[in-house]
Amino acid sequence: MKCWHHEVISNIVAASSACLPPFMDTGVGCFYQHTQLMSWCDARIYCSDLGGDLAVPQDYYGFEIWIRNTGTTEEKWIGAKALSWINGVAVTSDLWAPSDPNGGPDECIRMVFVTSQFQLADTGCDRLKEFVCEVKF
Ligand SMILES: [Ca+2]
Repeated sequence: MKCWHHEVISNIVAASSACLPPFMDTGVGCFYQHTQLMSWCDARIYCSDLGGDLAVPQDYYGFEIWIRNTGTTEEKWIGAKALSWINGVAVTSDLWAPSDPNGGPDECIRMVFVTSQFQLADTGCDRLKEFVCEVKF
């Protein structure tokens, strides 16, 4: 999977010292929920062009409540792949959906709405999903 050949698709660059639009200060992080459908790799590039990366929420449960309160139940890519967050920390077992992880070792990780909340599930990285970007500062 190539994530490095791309053209900058936005001139919006979030400042490193503040949570500026299109990002939102949610109280549990500076996030931007994007409804355009992209592969995991393209979504990561998109977030990078905005000065951030795919979301790696420090407080997953707080983040999940924020997402849910926006009224969405759509699947969303987040910053996790191959059983780990992109910062290298393993995804903890309490976050997985009931039948996941059940994919290949390199599969990308998305949020899926199961019954009443978003849990994590792996799937092919080329699938097109909404996604959530984050700026950390
Ligand atoms: Ca799966």
